[in-house]
Amino acid sequence: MKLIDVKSLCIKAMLVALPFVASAAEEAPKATQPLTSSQQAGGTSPLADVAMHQTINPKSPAMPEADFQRGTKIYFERCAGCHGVLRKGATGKALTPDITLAKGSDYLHTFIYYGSAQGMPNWGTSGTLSKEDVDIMVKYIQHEPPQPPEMGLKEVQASWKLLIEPEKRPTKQMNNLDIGNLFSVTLRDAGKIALIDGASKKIVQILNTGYAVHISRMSESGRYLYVIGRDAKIVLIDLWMATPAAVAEIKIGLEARSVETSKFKGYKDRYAIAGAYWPPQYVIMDGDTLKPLRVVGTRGMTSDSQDYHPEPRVAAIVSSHYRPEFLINAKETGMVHMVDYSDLENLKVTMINTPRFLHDGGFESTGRYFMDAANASDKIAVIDTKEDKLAAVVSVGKTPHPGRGANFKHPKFGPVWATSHLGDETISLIGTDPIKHKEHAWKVVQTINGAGGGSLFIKSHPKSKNLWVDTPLNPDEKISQSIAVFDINNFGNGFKTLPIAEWAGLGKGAKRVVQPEYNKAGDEVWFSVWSAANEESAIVVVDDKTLKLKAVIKDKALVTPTGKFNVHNTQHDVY
Ligand code: DHE
Repeated sequence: MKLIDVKSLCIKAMLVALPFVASAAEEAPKATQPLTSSQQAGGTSPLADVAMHQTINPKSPAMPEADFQRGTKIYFERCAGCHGVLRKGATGKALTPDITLAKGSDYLHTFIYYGSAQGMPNWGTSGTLSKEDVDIMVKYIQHEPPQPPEMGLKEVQASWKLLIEPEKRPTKQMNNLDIGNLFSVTLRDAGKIALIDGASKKIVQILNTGYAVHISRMSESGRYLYVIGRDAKIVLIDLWMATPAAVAEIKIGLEARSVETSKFKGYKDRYAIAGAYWPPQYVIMDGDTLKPLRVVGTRGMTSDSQDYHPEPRVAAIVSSHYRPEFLINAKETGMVHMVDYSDLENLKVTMINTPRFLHDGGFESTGRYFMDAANASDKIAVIDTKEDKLAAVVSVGKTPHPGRGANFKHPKFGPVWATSHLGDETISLIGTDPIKHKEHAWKVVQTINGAGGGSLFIKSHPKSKNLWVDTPLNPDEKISQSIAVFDINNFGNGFKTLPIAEWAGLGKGAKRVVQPEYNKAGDEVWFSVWSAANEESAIVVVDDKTLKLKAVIKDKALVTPTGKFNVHNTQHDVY
């Protein structure tokens, strides 16, 4: 098994991924550079431009205010994703002054300039940071970390805009769209989403959302679409209107990645929830207005050593089908907060200890067990949402990154859930049926080899016999620009490679093939061919049966398409 040095990949990727981040475009290296890996440990944080509180440490080296401001900007654009906002360490080491002052300027300079085998990028020798900037960073990290402001209910509420009150909205669908087969497509660097009709492949509408848009999720009824950007802005879109439009918006923090809605019987469209990276908190809102109701912090003790962590960022959130609960991943503490939303005044939260650095995950095919990736621990935690208990912890490959994962019936082992990995080429298949296939439940029943490491998303569909695995962060262009597809009844035959980027027929420039997503019928798969913001991108649609090209969607408006969320599949957790 070939291991990829994930940290180094992550960080190298940050150097090259910046062409994909709008705000950093002016400083970005050329988009034609090979795209090695990811923003996975940290892309540009919107905190770079936020005013912060600063404590002065007299032992720290003197630096002019302008240099300190420059250091703050560089830190949040390049370093915070790995080292944390408060520099307490996440996938990167802790960089608080008690540590950095003891190391001294010469040591820090060598580290920042030349990088390390453990994954610190060579910011200086790669030319990403100038000599002056490296000098600034050497001093900067010997100062107390400036702290971005907190946001309580008052501040969150102040950002809330109810654009169209529920009473003024339609009482039935006012358009002829096949809503279930619409795709909400993230146009990452444009700060927009595109609604694309699944049958005609036509763009129905482009809507403004937030900075570096991240994901879309659906309400239980399939009427409301929630889009969140990295700036923690949520836009609520009503798909019933004659022309789908934003009906509310809010900022639940300063930086965020996840949003979800209440899905338990009796709570259809009642609540929305979003989790923030900063401040580390989640906010429960009215589902149809986004009015903020409860803000809850995630700061607390880590699951293993029970040390205090000041910055447990909220990663994936899923909505239980068995109880009125949200499952919230607190990344740095390794805690899943199971929040009972049946009584927001007397909020009950069940805290599940799992391995640390929780990131993404999804349900297995029955919707009872949450398969939750603790990516830096190389583990999948299995949480039983009926019993509210940790059911198992499964060791998988290096740095699992399933997205929501893929469910299918294995010819030998019964129902399985699969994850691919950022750090190696393996795909782990985990048995998920504790009743009829008890001996295989919560075990890796098979490990198959894909095209390479650098995988972000994997997908199948109950009606399909295929398993699709992307590798957008693989350093080899041939691999990052194609997709591997397995026949789930014949894993022994290996995989077929489909040259998706080539099929898109785009010009020169780096492009990554990312995130397979099925249509409602489960007979076609959509892929984003993600180019830099100033280059042409496309969406490529493949026939799931024949594995032949079905359509290429191109449009000037399709700027940096990444995630695609089919309404029906997102609404019903089909993956
Ligand atoms: Fe994502 C999901 C965090 C970079 C595309 N991403 C998620 C989730 C989290 C997360 C916590 C799960 C949300 C949920 O289910 O509630 N992503 C992060 C990061 O912290 C990270 C690593 C770095 C960053 O600075 O943001 C990051 N993500 C990216 C990208 O660079 C991607 C590839 C392109 C983009 O659009 O920014 C990207 N992330 C996605 C997508 C999903 C996602 C498409 C949803 C997958 C799904 O099928 O549900």
